[in-house]
Amino acid sequence: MRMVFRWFGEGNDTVTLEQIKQIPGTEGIVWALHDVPVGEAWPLERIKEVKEQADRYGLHIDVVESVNVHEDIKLGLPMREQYIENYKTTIERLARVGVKVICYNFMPVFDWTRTDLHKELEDGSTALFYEKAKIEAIDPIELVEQIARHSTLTMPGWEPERLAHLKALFHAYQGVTEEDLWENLSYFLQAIIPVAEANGIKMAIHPDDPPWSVFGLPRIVTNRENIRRLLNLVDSPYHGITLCSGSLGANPANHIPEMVREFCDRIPFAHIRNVKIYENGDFVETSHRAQDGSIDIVDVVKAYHENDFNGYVRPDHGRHIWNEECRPGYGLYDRALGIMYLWGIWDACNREKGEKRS
Ligand code: CS2
Ligand code: MN
Repeated sequence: MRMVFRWFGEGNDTVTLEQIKQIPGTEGIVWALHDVPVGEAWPLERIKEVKEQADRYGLHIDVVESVNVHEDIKLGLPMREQYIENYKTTIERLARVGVKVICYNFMPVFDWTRTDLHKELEDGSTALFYEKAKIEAIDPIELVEQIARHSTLTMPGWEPERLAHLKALFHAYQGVTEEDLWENLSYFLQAIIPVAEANGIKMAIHPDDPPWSVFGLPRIVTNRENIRRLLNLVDSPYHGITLCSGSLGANPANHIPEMVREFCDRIPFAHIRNVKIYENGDFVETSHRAQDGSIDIVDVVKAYHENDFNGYVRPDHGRHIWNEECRPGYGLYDRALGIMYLWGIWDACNREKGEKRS
């Protein structure tokens, strides 16, 4: 596995490239141009700038997360043609600096959804928390305001310019069914996968987080059956998934190691993290350690190892520990600990096989 680390960019992240470089076995950054409005083509000059910054530390920029998909594409509106063209342009420009994987998602309106970004755990650390009853009771607009009040940095997937139009967006999704979303995703994929293929870039869709409908909006990248259907939409190795153990794993019916075993050759990028699920449907993000959460991370890593996984991996989110001031879920310390746990399992698997590969 090839270890990478998400970095939000110069002046937009509390973690530095110098620090990332010092995490054992970490070879590259997972990045994006977070200030380019969704739907616009990314400027080549800005892309090159990130490449130069990473080069200085010997880190690569092979993985981009995310090139976000405009809502008009998800809704199947006429303007999608223009946004799809812009998306293709971004793919071509990213290929010019050697990008190999683009992670994206197809969740209507919201990306990940949580009710508390600083839930205190028993050991005094804090983490992202999802309280089912609260989501069912709260008005989504109120939730967005609450989240925005608690964050000084813009959060990926919660771009202010998009969320400002929240009411109109909700209105646009009235009557949009899961089948409509499937159709619009298929249309998008038919258009972009040939371009990705021609440019040597693997598209890797991120599952829905959490993997069920929130606020009455349709969600489709939620379970094994749907991922099968999704991969069958276009039969190409350039159409794959970002298998996120924490997102899919919030539903106990999703057996992550089995999913890894089934889909391994279509997973160019893996997100590995743990969550602890409660009986009432709430869940909280935990350390990576198998015993701390509901997902057997040891078995997840073993499943990748068994399949000679050579794709990119990142620790997804981390807790906030040791009083680190950081973006919710994206501190240095707990994610670095997560990396060491993943390497520990991986290296032990290697030893078992009598090998020393990385
Ligand atoms: C990520 C997602 O920070 C996170 O929760 O896992 O925002 C992810 O980057 C997007 O869904 C990918 O498009
Ligand atoms: Mn993820």
